[in-house]
Amino acid sequence: MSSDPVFKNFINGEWVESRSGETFENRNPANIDELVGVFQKSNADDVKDAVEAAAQAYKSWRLYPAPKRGEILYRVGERLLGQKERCSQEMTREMGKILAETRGDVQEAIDMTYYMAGEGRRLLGTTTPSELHNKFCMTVRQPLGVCGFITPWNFPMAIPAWKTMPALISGNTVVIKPATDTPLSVANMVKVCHEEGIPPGVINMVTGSGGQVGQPLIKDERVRVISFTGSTEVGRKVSEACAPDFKHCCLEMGGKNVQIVMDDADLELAVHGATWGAFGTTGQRCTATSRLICHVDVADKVIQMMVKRAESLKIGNGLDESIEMGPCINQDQLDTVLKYIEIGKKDGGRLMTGGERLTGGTYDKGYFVQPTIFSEVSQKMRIWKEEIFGPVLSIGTFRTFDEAIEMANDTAYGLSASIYTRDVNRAYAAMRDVNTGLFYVNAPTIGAETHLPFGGTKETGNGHREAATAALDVFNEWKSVYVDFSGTMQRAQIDNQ
Ligand code: UN1
Repeated sequence: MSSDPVFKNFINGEWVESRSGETFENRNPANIDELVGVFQKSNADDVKDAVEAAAQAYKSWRLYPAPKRGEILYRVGERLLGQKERCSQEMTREMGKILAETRGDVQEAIDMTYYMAGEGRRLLGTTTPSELHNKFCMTVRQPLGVCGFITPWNFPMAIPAWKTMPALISGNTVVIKPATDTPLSVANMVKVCHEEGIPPGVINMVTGSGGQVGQPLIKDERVRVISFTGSTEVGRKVSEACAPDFKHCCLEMGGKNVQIVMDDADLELAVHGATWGAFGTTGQRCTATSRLICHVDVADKVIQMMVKRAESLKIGNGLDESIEMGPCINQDQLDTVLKYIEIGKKDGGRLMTGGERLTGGTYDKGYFVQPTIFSEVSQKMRIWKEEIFGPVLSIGTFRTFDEAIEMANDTAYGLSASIYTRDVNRAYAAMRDVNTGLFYVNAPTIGAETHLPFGGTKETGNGHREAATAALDVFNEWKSVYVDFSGTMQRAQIDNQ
């Protein structure tokens, strides 16, 4: 697709221009001189067309046998695998994260596609005895209809796939609004779906802003479920907008994830993990490690090792295989990171390394910032509490295990946490007592796999999970079915003697 810089919306099996005829540019955050593509600046009219197509297509797609839907998804997975390298290169160009990571992102989309293809031959319900004679009970899943997706820029293909594949295998149809910073990766996924035989109208993509595309999508009463990944601030608005017509909504939002380092930890491993957790994806993951808490006896050592590692990271254009950290996604995100660094300093955090925008040479063309570490961060500081979504790590210390757990839970969010320890008792106790949706032992806070539920507690989510079979609960409703083969009129609770 890179030979054609103009990309269109995908509605009812066709690539179409926006009704307004307006477009916007998608530029490489590592080099803003480089145009990745021109995309449609859509509005409510385009959304209406896409939802209409999805509503029509739903009528037959929901009746198409699920194993057959699975066969198409399997082929989608195969084709994506064949295009993995090109899709990864294009993702690095539009999003900035390094090639190893964009390959991982595309792989995550492939994993989800294969996983859900297999679900085509399961989509299991239950059978259970009746309290009455000669009566049979079972539960079946039924799809909801048109699903609207508002997807983020940090996992440009993986997260759209997390939503699309479980929705499609269940017999729903979808309209995707990609993040304005990363529409190309969604276009690549949609194109493959089309090429492998997903029928017209089953998958649609409308590019444009949250206000012009996202809002009308949420407001459209034919859309029965909204799945959103993004900030808690926007997620709250999405939730409120879904409430009046009881639209289901699945929200995956912020994180302030903690890594705990006990005094018995393998420090080399812990530092390696925290470096990847904090600075991988330039800290722009909702699972990123943004708080590192260390037992006082090892804190100085850990800080010294962390600083050394942070300073050795090679930063630049992620297309260069030797680069270890790319840019921030855009000017706004860079400004936010720099603003928080100032707040951290003002609030009394001790800046150990980093803190500056990178300038000079090719750095001037991108949104690069140094990996930044603050120590002596207290629980009152804003850099301890607020999600930054950048390469800024706050380090604090504790004396006892109980104190570590209290500090870990001292956050409005609840996505991911990790503990480094050699003590199995502490590992299990922390697993039980840290209030998050994801928990890791001797591994970083990032790195979820597609066959386990993904999501968080408190202000990270609204009780739903993505991935695994948990995702099927978002895109289906249960129907309880009772079959009475007694030939008599039996009354539940009354005739069950
Ligand atoms: C996100 O940060 O929005 O566990 C998703 C991970 C990835 C997914 C992150 N597999 O870090």
